[in-house]
Amino acid sequence: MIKKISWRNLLVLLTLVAVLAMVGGYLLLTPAPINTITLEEGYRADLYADPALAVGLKSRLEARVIDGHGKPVSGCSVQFFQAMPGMQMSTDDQPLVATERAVGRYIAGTHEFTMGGGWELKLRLDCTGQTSRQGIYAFTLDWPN
Ligand SMILES: [Cu+2]
Repeated sequence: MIKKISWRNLLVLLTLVAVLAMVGGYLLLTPAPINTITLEEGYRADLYADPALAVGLKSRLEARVIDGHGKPVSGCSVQFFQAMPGMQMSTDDQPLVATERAVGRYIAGTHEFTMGGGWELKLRLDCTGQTSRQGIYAFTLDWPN
């Protein structure tokens, strides 16, 4: 009887340790969104970047798109357009086409951010049979020291 209880306790303890390790790992590996883009009809896209957007770098973007009920939006196409307002940049006409890697999570690589100053990442969401939805994330990058 005593042996049986201790085995169960051990199992409970091991399970607890495993769950805590998974939760801890998940929290550590999940960065905060850099912004939330609002789209038409209550749609929203939380935007993540890795590494952080900076002059001289390319980043990996992830948009986590949800509808007005908070439900992930799957099976659509997402493109980003990277530009500097008021400037002609060589990459203006090269959209960043995202791939849906998990439900409602769309990933694309940026072009290099070649200058300090004001930039925009426009997100365009196209779902079959619906009009396009768009939102813009505007931000400023500092020249490196
Ligand atoms: Cu420029």
